[in-house]
Amino acid sequence: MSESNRPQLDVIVVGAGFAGLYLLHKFREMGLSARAFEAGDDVGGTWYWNRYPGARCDIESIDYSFSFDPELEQEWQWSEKYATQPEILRYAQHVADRFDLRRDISFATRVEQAVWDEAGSCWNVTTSQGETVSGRFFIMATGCLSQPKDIDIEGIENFTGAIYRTHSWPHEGVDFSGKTVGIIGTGSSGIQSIPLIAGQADHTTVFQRTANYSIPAGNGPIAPEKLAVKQRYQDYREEARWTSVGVPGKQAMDFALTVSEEERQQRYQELWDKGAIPHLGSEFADLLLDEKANDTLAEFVRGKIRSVIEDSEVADILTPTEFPICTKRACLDTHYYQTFNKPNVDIVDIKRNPIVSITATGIATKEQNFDFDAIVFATGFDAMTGALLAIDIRGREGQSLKDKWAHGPLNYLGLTVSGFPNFFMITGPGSPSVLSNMILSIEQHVEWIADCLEHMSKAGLDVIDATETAESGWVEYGTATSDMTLFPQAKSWYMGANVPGKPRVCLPYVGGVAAYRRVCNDVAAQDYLGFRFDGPDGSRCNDGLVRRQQPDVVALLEMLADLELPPFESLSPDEARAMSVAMNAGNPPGPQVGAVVDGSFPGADGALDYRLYRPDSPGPHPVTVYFHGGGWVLGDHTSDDAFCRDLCVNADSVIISANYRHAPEARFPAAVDDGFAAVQWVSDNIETLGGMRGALAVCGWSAGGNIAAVVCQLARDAGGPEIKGQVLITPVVDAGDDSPSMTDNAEGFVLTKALMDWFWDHYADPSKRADPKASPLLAPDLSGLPPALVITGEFDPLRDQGKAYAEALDAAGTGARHINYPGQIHTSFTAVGAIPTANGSRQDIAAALRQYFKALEPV
Ligand code: NA7
Repeated sequence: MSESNRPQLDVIVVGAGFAGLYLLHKFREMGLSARAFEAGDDVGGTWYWNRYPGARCDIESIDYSFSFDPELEQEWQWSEKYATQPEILRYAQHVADRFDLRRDISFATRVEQAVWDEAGSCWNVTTSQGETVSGRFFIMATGCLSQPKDIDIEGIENFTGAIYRTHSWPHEGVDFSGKTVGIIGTGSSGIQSIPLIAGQADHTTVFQRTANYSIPAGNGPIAPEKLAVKQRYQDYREEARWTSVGVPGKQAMDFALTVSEEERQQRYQELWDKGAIPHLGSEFADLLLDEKANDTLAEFVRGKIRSVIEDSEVADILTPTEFPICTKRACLDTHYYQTFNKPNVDIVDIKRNPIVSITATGIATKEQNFDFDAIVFATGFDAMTGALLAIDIRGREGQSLKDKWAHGPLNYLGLTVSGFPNFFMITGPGSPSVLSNMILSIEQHVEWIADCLEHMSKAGLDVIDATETAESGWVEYGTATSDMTLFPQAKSWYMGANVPGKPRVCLPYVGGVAAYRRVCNDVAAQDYLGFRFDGPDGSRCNDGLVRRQQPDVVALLEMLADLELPPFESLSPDEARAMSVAMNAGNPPGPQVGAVVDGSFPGADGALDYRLYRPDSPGPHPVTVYFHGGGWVLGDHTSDDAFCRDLCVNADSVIISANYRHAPEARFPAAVDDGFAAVQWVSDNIETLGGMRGALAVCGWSAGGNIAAVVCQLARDAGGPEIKGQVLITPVVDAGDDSPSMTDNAEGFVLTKALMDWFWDHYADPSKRADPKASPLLAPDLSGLPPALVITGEFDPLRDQGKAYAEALDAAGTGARHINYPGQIHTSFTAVGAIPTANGSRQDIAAALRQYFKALEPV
């Protein structure tokens, strides 16, 4: 490239909020030329514009600040637990001054267009001042909540009084004394400003469309223990980076529905007293996954709200019921609900009595006209994508970002967009952004981009672009992550639901900052997986998906890795059993069933225990005999309790989880002989057990799947009992398996090859493993067996043998189906509550059982 063609700048930044400031600082440190364009007259971004009364951050000051410079973090003193907008703005100004950043910022300048120049490998950026500048990299630091939502209420132009919008409040402030004020909107901005405006105005009327959950901030001086954090600030920040929201705190591993009501109430009260929202949704592991669990917290908060409001009709209006708590941003307030006890404050429920239009003198609703001197709009933002799409951004071949995002913001890691080379977004859609401590997320993005630019510079690369494979993989992963949560249930700005016509996708990545940071680090460590680079020496690309398992599976694997447990196969059987029991102890409980009955039955060599699960519906029911997993060594008839409950409810079948003798104490063929004895006994006693004569199926997982498969062969050979169907979940069917799934998934997915070998060694002598009672796939004749459903997971060592068994059964004329679930592992299917992405497989299993029993249903 000749000197004259060289872009004027290395980096062009849009925005001089916290993201823009840190970018400028970072690039200057790296010796790069960078310039930021900022629409405001000064730095601060969000905190420059949102000057409405009561504007505060809802993350504590100690957390909501830069960590990149230890001197900066020590010298700055916050005055309150939650800093006000003026104080946060002063902090942004201090950062700009301290690092002399203003000289690289063009204020009062909007970027209007940015066009990628393929030949020059640079961006040409045009501003509202008519200037065009070129830069190698173009970075959007435009904030997530900076583009206001258009006012979608008719007649605003007719109003003769004053109009204020919370996001662009007059710098000189507003005096509402003696005025009659209408306020529309009860999100954070409304909830923070209403008590102060109502404290000043003669009369205030609040127009509420959807009631929100808000908790008292308990603001005041910073608590000494929180302030003490500054003595170990850098360690504290590092802790924050590996949490889910970017604020240190307890990340509960237990479930709201497993603890007592008393414990739940006590823990919710402690949360309430803390006056902080980051950990509200993570007090229990199921709060954002399970509606019933969520409702326990929602109801607690509803109770608190009702207890504050004197008028029960007003309380009804203000009590949120329309969405699960924390699926819209929860708010923090100071005397919000108490404000509605004042005689000069009214609330109008505009769901019941909708606003028809703004009139010359006020607001007309369906039932009433209101006159106001001033109307305040606190109606929110075109969040996360609005500010990005406000600029005409054109990537390769002139494609506009607007077109590319017509159906939702396609992105890779929330940082980049395929087809838009050398373009980065700070806290863009697809990253944790608004679900996290924003400053922490900003730092992570800036540092990741800086490392990437450094990598490019060292390797002599000019252009970076995400591949379409990586991009669609990340979008799918993000959607799978949000789909397993309750977030999609709310009509929130997270889901794009507040802006008419906006695509309904979950905009932030909901998996948390720690999981996300791991993803970004993994991408970089794998030679920038999913990015294509170009340079003078040609192109290079390590294409692929950074996460291939389902998001909950990834979370489980990461949690297990963090626990650093010894491998089962390094333990004695008793130690392994103890560890397995401990690992199972915290499992979610599974659904309620009609009844659970424990009993015993005659096994092949003495009495054995069973646990019976009866549906809530009127009996008699069909009966499924279930065999637990655990490699013939671990577990018992109670260890797959949640799965048995789930199966009982969904299949509407009595489930009898029958124990069997375990290895190495009782080796092959003890387990299968006991399994057969269980089925014989159940068949003989089926009516006494509440079952329907002849309506008998078997199901088993892993080694239990082996037992179920073998039992079907034994029953066929013995001439009974008749079994209507068999569901084999990741079954062991071939001891000699060396298929690709066994080698590809030999390590890393809970059931390892080494563990499978250990199980076999305890269970059966090598000389006996080819016996069909050990390896049912090797049976010479597979005809005349009950119809089968074989379930496997993509990352299960046993996947291929399960598939082979289904194929062999089918070839022998036994109706058999095989379903392989992408992104799942060996332990996914029975992990009710813990692996929600396997819920569909559990529905399929139940549907298969119902199908087997269908002909037998009473008419
Ligand atoms: P929000 O949270 O989007 O709140 C906007 C509020 O305005 C919300 O109550 C909306 O009701 C209401 N709204 C929006 N449009 C209308 C119309 N047309 N009619 C009546 N009411 C309307 O924005 P905020 O500025 O309060 O907070 C944004 C974020 O900033 C916040 O989450 C924190 O992260 C900081 P709806 O709920 O849509 O029924």
